[in-house]
Amino acid sequence: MATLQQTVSDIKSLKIQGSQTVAETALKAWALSKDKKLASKLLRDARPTEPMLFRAIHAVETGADPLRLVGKLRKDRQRIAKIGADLIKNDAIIFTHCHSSTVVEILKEAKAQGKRFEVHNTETRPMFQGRITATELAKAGIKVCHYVDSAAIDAMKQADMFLMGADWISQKGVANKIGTEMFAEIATKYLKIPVYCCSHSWKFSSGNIQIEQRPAKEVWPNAPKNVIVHNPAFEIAEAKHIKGVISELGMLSFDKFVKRKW
Ligand code: RUB
Repeated sequence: MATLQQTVSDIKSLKIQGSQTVAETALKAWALSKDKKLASKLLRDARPTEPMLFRAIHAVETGADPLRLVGKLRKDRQRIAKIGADLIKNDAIIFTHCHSSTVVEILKEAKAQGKRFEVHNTETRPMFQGRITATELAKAGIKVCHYVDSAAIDAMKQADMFLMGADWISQKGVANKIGTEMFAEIATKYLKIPVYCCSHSWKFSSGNIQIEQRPAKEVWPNAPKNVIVHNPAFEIAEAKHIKGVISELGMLSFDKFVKRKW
């Protein structure tokens, strides 16, 4: 298992990415570390806009066994995969953006159940996490068509649904990879296709969602002087765009999901 320093650095650089994988890897690093207080702080600070990471750290600080917790989170993800796979019909086209391990598990489960479908996905500039999705799906034998981000409308035109991941769910909506809000709006307003948020419930955190701003050099390493590069990692898909939240708690309307007793 990686050291604490290595894990923190890999989370910051996005070598380890995706909310659930960040939380699971942090738990493993926490398990190995001697100074638990320091480990908690460094891991929280590695990606401070991830409620699932915060909940995982809080759970082990208050007595949960880190490795058993990793096992539980994985089981929960398998449950989410089964619930999500039920929504996928034969011959469907599914649109997704970025790389969500939860969405990928759903698609792999649908494939394992023998369903025929294809996936359209976007490359996700500037860090190209869409390539991870495309690679994993292709390896699982799922037909995948890959598009540049600005071809998203093309990618969505024939799609039957948009499956999105989540980093932070609050009453206002769902923060996920930059581009998600635009695609969710196009999906619901113009193409009339449903958008489902696929997420462990631990990504819920009430209050103001913080949006991570990442280094400009990820977008343009040697940008000319006086060019100001903005690089927000996430944006908020408004609640009104989300037909349902698929979590280990089942498939719930957004309203029901956020209004449950947390
Ligand atoms: C990843 C991303 C994913 C969510 C959910 O962004 O936006 O959709 O984190 O992932 P980044 P998962 O690459 O910046 O971490 O379903 O695996 O928790």
